[in-house]
Amino acid sequence: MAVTDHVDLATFMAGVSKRNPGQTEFIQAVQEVAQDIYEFMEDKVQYHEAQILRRIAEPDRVISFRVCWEDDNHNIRVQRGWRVQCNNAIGPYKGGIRFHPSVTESVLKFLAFEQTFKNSLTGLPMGGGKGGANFNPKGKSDAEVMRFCQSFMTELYRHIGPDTDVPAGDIGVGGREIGYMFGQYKRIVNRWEGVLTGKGLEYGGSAMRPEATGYGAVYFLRNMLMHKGMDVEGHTAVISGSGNVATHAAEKITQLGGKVLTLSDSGGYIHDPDGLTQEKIDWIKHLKNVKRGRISEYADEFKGATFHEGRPWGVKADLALPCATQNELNADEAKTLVANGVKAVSEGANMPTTLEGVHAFQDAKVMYAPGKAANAGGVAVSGLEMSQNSERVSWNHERLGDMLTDLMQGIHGKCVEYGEKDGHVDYVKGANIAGFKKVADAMLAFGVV
Ligand code: NDP
Ligand code: 2IT
Repeated sequence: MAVTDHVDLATFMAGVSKRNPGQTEFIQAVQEVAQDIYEFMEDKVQYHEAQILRRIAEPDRVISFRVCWEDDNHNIRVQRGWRVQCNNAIGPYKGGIRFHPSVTESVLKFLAFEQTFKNSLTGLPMGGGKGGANFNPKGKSDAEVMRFCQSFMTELYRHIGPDTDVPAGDIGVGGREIGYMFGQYKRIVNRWEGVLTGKGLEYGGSAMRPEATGYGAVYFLRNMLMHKGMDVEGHTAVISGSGNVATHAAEKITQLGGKVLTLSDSGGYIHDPDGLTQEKIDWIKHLKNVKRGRISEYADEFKGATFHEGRPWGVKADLALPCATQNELNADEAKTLVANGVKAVSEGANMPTTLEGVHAFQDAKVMYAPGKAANAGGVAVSGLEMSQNSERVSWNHERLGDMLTDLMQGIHGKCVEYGEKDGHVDYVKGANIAGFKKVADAMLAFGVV
C-alpha cells in the first residue's frame, strides 16, 4: 500500500471542520479523540496509511427522513428523523434513539462517533450508531407519543434489523417509546426479532437494563476510587439530570453508603442537604416516569430541600456525576468543583463536559472518567439483551448484575492499561486508545472498504 498523506493533527482537524460546517458537537467529539489517537499512532504507520481515523470520522451513512403525525387537535405535524450508522467493523450498528427538540444531525453524529469507541470498550461485538428526532415528548399525550413513534418506525424499520442495526433508548426515549416502536416494527415485518433493546421484561427485555447505565457509572467511579485506595462510602455527590441515568446513579451511590445532594432537569436543580434516600428516589422515578412532572416539585414534597434555577455544580461535594446532556458542565463550573475539593467525576451522560472543562479536571489531576467509558454499562447490558434474544433465553437479575460489575471493571482495567503514567490515570486517553485499537485493527483486516 502506498503511503498516503500523513497529515498532522491540526491539518486533520481543519479537514474535519471543513467537511462538517457548523457541526460543532461532532467536531468537538472528534477533536477529543483525535488528540489522543494522534499520539498513539505516531509510530504506527499502518493506521496512517489506511486513513483509519479519517474513515471512522466519516459515518458509513446518515439517513434523514420526514416524520408526519397528527396531534390530538388534528393538526398535521412534521418532524425530522435520522439514523446515523457510524461504523460496523466489529458488530451491527448499536446505539440509542433520542427525542428532544435540540436534536440535530451534528448531535447525532457526535453521539454515533462516541458510541463506536464506547461499544468497542465493552468487549462485545457491537458497532456504533445513533438516531433520533427533533420531537419534544414533553406535554404530549400518550396517544400523540404513540402516533409519533409509529410514524418514526414506519420509515426507520427498513434501515435496521437484528444483524444490521439495533437501536435502544436515550433522552426522551424510555420504556413507553420503545414499546410503541417495537410494536410497529413487529407489525410491519411480521417477525418477532430482537431489533430494539430496552424492551419490557414481558416481551424480550433484559433484567438490569433500566438500571445498567446509572449503576455502571457508579461502578466505574468506585473502580477509580478503589484504584487509589478509597470507596464511595461516606462521600457526598452532586448529580445532574433526573431521568433514567441520574436516578439509577443516585440509587447506587445511596446503596453504597454515599450521600446524594442534588438532581436536576432543564428547569433547575434541587439541593437536599439531608441526602436522597431510596424512598425519595422512588418518589422521583414516579414523578418522572408516571406523572411526567418537574424536579422542582421535590422541594414542595420534602422538607429541608430547596429548588434553584441553573445547574448544580456550585454545591460542594466529593463526587460529581453529570447525567443529563452534552456540554452541561463548562470550564468555570469544573474549576468550582475542583476548588470545592471534588475527588472524582464520572460521566453518566455523553460528552457532558466541554473540552475546556475536561482540561480543568485533567490539570487538577482529578480522577475524571469520560462518558464513553463510564456510561458504557447501558449499552453493554443492551448487548446482553441481544444475546438473550438470539438464544431465546432470559437470565436473572443477579446474573446480569454480576456481568455488569465485571464489564465495568474490565473497562476500567483497559483505561488503566492505556492511560496510566507515573501513578496517574488519564482515563480519557485510556478510553480513546483502547476503544480505537479494536475497531482500527478490524478495519485494517478488511482492506479498503
Ligand atoms: P432521560 O430522558 O431519562 O433524562 C434526561 C434528563 O436530562 C432529564 O432530567 C432532562 O430534563 C435532562 N436534560 C435533557 N436535556 C437537557 C438540557 N438540554 N438541559 C438540561 N437538562 C436536560 O435520559 P437518560 O437519563 O436516558 O439520558 C441522560 C444522558 O445519559 C444523555 O446524555 C444520554 O445520552 C446518556 N446515556 C443514556 C443511556 C441510557 O441507557 N439511557 C446510556 C448511556 C448514556 P428535562 O426533563 O427537563 O428535559
Ligand atoms: O448512549 C448510549 O450508550 C445509549 N443511549 C444506550 C445505547 C444502547 O444501545 O443501549
